[in-house]
Order: sequence, then structure tokens, then C-alpha cells
Amino acid sequence: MAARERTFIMIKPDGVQRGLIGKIISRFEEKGFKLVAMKFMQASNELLEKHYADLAGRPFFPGLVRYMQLGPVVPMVWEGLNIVKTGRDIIGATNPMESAPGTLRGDLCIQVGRNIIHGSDSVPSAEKEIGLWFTDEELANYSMAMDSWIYEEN
Ligand code: DAT
Ligand code: MG
Repeated sequence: MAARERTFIMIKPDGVQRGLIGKIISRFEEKGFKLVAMKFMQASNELLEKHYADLAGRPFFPGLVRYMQLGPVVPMVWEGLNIVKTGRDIIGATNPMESAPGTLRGDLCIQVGRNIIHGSDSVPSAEKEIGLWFTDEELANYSMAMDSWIYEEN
């Protein structure tokens, strides 16, 4: 059976403006992960301050919150086996100058303050972030017909 681990992935305003929504979503879709929820929205200051609360003391924090409000974002919930770690691997290192080629950041952006995408860094942060951006009713409950071709049967 498919694992139920979930992660919070968000296309940032630069990813939206640069026309990368489809390409980014395709990477997760083609891998075999399941889309559970998605929105297209302008994020508020309050929501972003909660989302990045652990970085509140950092010098780049005000600029980060400003950047995340430059335009709409695409918050999403994705599900699959080991998805938190695998999602981070697909995204690449925080600073695109250190992100490996083949990762989204390694291939599609150049600077840390315009790094196009967010992904949760642990299962507890994924749970916190999913709760901040989505209500329980917004998380779709369905099974993917392809699952038995993606996951080994138990
Ligand atoms: P990640 O997004 O890889 O989880 P993070 O949680 O440490 O990285 O930081 C959140 C975002 O803050 C990151 O995507 C870009 C910004 N950021 C992090 N470190 C930064 C720095 N040294 N200068 C400017 N922006 C930074
Ligand atoms: Mg982070």
C-alpha cells in the first residue's frame, strides 16, 4: 500500500511569475507522488510570519516575508513514501549556488532570495505547515488508480 507521509510544497512568487508552475508540479506528479491539496493565492503577512516563525530572528527575515508577498503563491500538499526527504532532494539545497544540477533549484534559479520553491524539512514541520495553509476539509481523500504500479504490493 502507498505510504501516507505528507509534505507541504509551495511554489514561491518568482516560480509563478517565471511560468514554472507546470514544470514544478510535473516533477512531483511524474515521480509518482499524489497531490492532496492545492491553492493559488496571495499570502498574508500574518500567515507568512507564522510559516517562517523559526527564522524570525534572522537578518533576512523581513526581506523574506516581503519577497513571499510579491505575487501569488501555489501552496500544495503531496503524499507518498518518504516524501518529506525525497521532496527536499528534488528541490535541492537552500542556496541555488550550492544546489546540485538536476534539482529544481539547481536547474531553475540562481540566488537564495529567489529560490522558487519551498518544501517542509521534517515530518513535524510538514504537519505544522499543512495545518497553517489548509483546513482538513481541503485535503482530498482519494486513492490513485496507478498506485499498484508505483508501490510494491504487501
Ligand atoms: P529552505 O527553504 O531550504 O527550507 P530555510 O528554511 O533555511 O531554507 O530558509 C527559508 C527561506 O529563507 C529560504 O528558502 C530562502 C530564505 N533564506 C534562507 N537563508 C537565507 C540567507 N542566508 N539569506 C537570504 N535568504 C535566506
Ligand atoms: Mg525551511
